[in-house]
Amino acid sequence: MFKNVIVKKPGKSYVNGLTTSDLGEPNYDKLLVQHEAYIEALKQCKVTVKELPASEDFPDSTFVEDTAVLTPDFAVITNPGAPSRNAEIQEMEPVLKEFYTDIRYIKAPGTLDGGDVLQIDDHFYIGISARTNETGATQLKKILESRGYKATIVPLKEFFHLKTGVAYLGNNLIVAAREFIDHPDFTQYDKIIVSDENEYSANCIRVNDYVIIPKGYPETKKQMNDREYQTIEVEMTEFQKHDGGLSCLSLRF
Ligand code: CIR
Repeated sequence: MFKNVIVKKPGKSYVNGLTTSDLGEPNYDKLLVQHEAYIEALKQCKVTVKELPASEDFPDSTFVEDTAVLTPDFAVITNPGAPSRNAEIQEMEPVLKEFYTDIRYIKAPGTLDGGDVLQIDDHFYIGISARTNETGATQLKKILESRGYKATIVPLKEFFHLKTGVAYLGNNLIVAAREFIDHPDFTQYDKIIVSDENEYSANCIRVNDYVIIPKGYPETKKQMNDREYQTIEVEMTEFQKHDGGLSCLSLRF
């Protein structure tokens, strides 16, 4: 069960953030409406939502997930791999200190984005990507193993972040797209397989009694509902334009 969630309002500078997509320029008003709806969806999942104010200095800082990896008893502050995003951790550190006394750090030359870290029960999967390097992944693995968790490092082939293509819904069930469908590290899990056209919906989040999924993916929703998961759909178009998925917008713990 998650009790708390941290989110950060997108600033006007969001439109100047990083992107590899060709989906066009985000509409700021629509972005704010979508962010509000995301917060409402979280509240429906019965978590307490801490809403941080926008930070114009960091256009991508609404994607708070990349700044930390959280467990019930300790937090790890990451060292985000994109230079324009790295100092976002300085704004997140005092917030995490309100919740945690035990805080560890990923240190240079290690880099790590929280979007590359997926927790499946007591096992963490850590992607190596354009943002997370082997040194950062190994640092996190050691921290987690020293606290009794298992950790596996997964070099990515196609996806931007690990969680862009795989999510965990509980009960040994993962949602997998593309390179994760037949990936040797995930053979032990049951799978909802997402087709290439629907790959954006592989990034979804189970929060207590619900799975929050992006709107517009009825096949993925049906597969979840058929397995008796209750879903909440939220519009994500303006975040998708800047490579952001549902998980990126929150830290859940
Ligand atoms: C970036 O390039 O860093 C942002 N525009 C998107 C970050 C998405 N975060 C995530 O997948 N965890």
